[in-house]
Amino acid sequence: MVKAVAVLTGSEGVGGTVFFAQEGDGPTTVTGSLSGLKPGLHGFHVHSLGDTTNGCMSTGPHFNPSGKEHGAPEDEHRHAGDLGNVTVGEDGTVNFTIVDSQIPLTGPNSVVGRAVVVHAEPDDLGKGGHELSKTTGNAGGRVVCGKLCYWVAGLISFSAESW
Ligand SMILES: [Cu+2]
Ligand SMILES: [Zn+2]
Repeated sequence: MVKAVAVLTGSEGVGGTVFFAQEGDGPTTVTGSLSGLKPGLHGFHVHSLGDTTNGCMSTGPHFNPSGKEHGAPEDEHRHAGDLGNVTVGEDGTVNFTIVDSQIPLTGPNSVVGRAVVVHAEPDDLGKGGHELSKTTGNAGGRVVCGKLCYWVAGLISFSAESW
């Protein structure tokens, strides 16, 4: 089992944590909790770069190792980083689980070291007819993001017990 975590930070109290886990060559399970967002759908992606020196703007475009157009998670033609939308409740929080086969945690197309990004608006999944639909899903600004890092879960419980 390979695990990774991204701690997402943004302005105005928006934040959250997203965990990734992959067993062997199987699909990757993404489990997240976010808060401080406006209710409704928000585009959710893996972007190419883990660089947050200029906030979420420096994380580059959607991770797209196969050179495809933007799409929905279930589409054959999509960016690897296209994970669709998360649905935020009236209280501004969301807890979600996504299982996806195009975001491995090892190998040449690993998403570790890249950025997890949540957008201000819904991702139209490439079908909105907007000039940005086929590149970004027209999902608006980048509200909150974090670099995905390898996570050794056992180390945390070990430290806690030692103290
Ligand atoms: Cu994005
Ligand atoms: Zn995309």
